[in-house]
Amino acid sequence: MGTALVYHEDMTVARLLWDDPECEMECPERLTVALEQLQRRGLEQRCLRLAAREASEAELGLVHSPEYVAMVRGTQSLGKGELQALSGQYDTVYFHPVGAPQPAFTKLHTPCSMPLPSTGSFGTPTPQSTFHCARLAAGATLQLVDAVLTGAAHNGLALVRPPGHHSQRTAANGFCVFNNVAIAAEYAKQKHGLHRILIVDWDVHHGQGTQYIFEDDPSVLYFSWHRYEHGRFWPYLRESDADEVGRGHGRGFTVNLPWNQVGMGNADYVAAFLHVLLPLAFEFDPELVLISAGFDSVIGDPEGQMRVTPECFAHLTQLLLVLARGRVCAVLEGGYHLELLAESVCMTVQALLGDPAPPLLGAMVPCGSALESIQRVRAAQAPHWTSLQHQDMAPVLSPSIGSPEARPPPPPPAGAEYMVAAAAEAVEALRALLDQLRLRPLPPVRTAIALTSTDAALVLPPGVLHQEGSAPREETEAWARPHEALVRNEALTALGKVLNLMDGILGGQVSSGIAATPALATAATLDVAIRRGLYLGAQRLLCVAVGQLQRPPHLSDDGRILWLDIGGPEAAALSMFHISVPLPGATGGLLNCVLGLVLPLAYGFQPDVVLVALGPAPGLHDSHSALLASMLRGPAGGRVLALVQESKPQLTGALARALHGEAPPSLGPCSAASPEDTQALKHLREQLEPKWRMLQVAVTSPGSLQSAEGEQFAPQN
Ligand code: Q9C
Ligand code: ZN
Repeated sequence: MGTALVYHEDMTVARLLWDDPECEMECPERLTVALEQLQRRGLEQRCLRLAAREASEAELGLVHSPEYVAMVRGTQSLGKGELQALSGQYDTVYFHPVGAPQPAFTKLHTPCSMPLPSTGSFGTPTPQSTFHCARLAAGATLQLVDAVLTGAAHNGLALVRPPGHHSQRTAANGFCVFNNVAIAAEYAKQKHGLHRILIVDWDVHHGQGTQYIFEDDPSVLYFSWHRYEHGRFWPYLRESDADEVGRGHGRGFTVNLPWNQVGMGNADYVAAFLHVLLPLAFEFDPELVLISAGFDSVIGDPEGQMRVTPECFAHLTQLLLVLARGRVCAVLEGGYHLELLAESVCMTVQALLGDPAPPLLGAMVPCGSALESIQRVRAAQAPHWTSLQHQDMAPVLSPSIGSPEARPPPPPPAGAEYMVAAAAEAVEALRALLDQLRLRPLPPVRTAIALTSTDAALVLPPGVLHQEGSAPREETEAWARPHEALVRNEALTALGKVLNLMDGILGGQVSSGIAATPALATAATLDVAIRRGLYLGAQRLLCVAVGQLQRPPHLSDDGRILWLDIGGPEAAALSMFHISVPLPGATGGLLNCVLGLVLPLAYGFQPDVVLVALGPAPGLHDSHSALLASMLRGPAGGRVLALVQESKPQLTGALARALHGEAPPSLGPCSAASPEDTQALKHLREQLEPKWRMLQVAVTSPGSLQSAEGEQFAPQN
C-alpha cells in the first residue's frame, strides 16, 4: 500500500512534426523532465511503479463515439501531410504518425527503471503513433484507478500525455485526444460500481470536454477553476462562467470558478478550496477523487500567467486527501514551464506520499478579483448545496461584465510578452526562497507519540514512533512551577516528554507529535508548551483548544499567539488573537467551522507551529478530531503538537494516524448545520473579516476589485 506512479516511456514519442507555435509547448520533455526530477528527489523510488497499458477500444467507447475512435485509429495509416491537414480540423491539436524517426533526445534520457511491457505480439515494435500514446494515457489512468479501488495503492499519479480534459465525445481539442479522466470516471462507475466521483480540475484551462461529458450526470461532480478574463481567454466559452451549473439531473454538479485576472496566488487558490470546493465536496461525499492535474496554473507558466508557487500543489493535494478515505488519483494534464512543472509534480507526489507540505510563501491575502469570482460561484451554487445556504450571502456586486457573446477571440492583449517576461522575473526572484524551502530537510521522524503509563499498551499506527525522551527533571520542575496541576509525579513525567517533543518539533527532528497528559493537567501542560515554544523562538503559535480548556490568563496578546477556543460558551472575538466559538452540534456545522473559520485563520496566520489540545470534554467525535488535526498540518508545514487526555486510546490512535498522514475516516453524509451554529459563525466572520482576509468570501470595497495582488494589509505584519 502506498502511492502508485503510472508511466510508460512510449508516451514520450508523439511530438509536433511541423511548425505550429500554438502546439509546440506540448512536448515529450514534459514527461521526461518530471520523471527525472521525481527520481532525483528520491520520490519515484518510494512509489509503487506501474507500467501503463493501452486502454481498449471498448474502454475508450465509455466516453467517445465509435466513429471518433475509428478516426483516431485511422491516423495510423496517414502520412505527415495528411495528419497536418487533419489536425487543422480541430482547435489546437496535432497528430503524430506511426514509425516516425525517433528524435535524438529520447536517447539522451535514461530510460525509466520501470518494468516495461513487451512490445507487442511476436516482438513486432508497438506502433508509436498518437493513437498508441493516447491509448496509453487513457490506460494508465484506468490502471491507477484499478490500483486505488482494489486497495493495491492508497492514491497515485499517472504521468501521461497527451492530456485529456479538453477532449470531447467526438472531438480532439487543446492537445487532448482521449479524455483520460472522463474515461476513468465512467470506468469507476461501470467496472467498480461507484456512485459518486469528484473531478477536481486544477489545470489553468477550463476542461470544457469533461464538463460536456458529465453536464447532466449527478454522479460526477466536476469542479474547475480556469483563467477566463471575462471570456477573453481560450477556449472563449460562455459556458465556462460561474453561472453554468449543469443540466437536467446534473444541475449543481458542474462548478466553474473563472479567474478574471491573471496573477492569482497561493491565497487565492487556498481560499477557493476552503470556500468553494471543499464545502461542496464534503456534502457530496465522493467515493473517489480524480484530479485533472494540470500545472500550467503555476507561477512562470507561459499559458497560465498565475503566481502560485509549486508548494501550493502539496497543500491542494493534502486538502483533497481528507476526502473519499484518501482515494485520490492525480492525472497529468497541462504544464508548460518544464522546471516548474517538474517541481509541482514533485510537490504533488510528496503530499500523496504523506510528507508534510512546506509552508506557503507570501502574504495570505486573496485579491479582490478572486473574491469576486468566489462570491459569484457561491451565489450560483447556493440553490444546489445546503452547505452554502443560510450563510452570509452578500448580493453579487457586478453582473458578469463583458461576457463573451461574440465568440471570435479578440486580438491578444497588449503587453502579453511583457507579462511573460514579468513572470520569468518573478520566478527568478523567488528561486532563492523556493530552493531554501525545498532543500529544508524533512525531519527524520514524521510522528512521535508520548504516552503515560496508563496508555502504555496502546498499539501504535505503523511508522509512528514512541517518544521516550524527556527534558531533565529539574528543568521540567522549573517550567511547571506556577501550576498546581503539574506537581503530581505523573503530570511532571508527562510534561517532561511534552517539552522534549516541542524541542524536537521546533528543532527540526520531529515533524509532529502527540502527547497524553493526566486528567486535569491538559490546560497547564498546554500553557507550558506555549511558553516553551516562544522561548525556543517561535514567532507565531496557533493554539486550537477544544472542549473546556481555559485560556491561560497571562497569555500575551501581542500577535505571537492566536488562541482559538472551539467549544467556548459563546461566539466571541475578544481580540483579533483571542477567538471563541461554540462547539457545533452537527457534522455540517463542524465542517463550516473548520473550513470557514479555523483553516482560513490558520492559513492567514502562517504559524510556526500548531498546538491542538483536547480538553476533558472535547465533545467532538474522534473522526472529527482526526479531521481537524489532519487539516491543521497544512498551515504550519506539518509542525503540529496534539495534547490529549490519557485513557482515550481511540482518540489518541485517530490523532496519531491523522498527523502521520493517513486519510481520516469518512464522515459520511453530513447533516446540515443548525441555525444557531450558522449564526455564530456569521457573527464571528463579520467581526474578523476586515483583519483576517482569508475569511472573506465576498468583495467588500469596490476599490479592492481593481487589485490583483496581495498588497493589502497582511494581518501578521
Ligand atoms: N490562440 C492543456 O493545457 N491554447 N491544453 C490555444 C489559441 C491552447 C491547453 C491558444 C492551450 C491548450 C491540456
Ligand atoms: Zn491547461
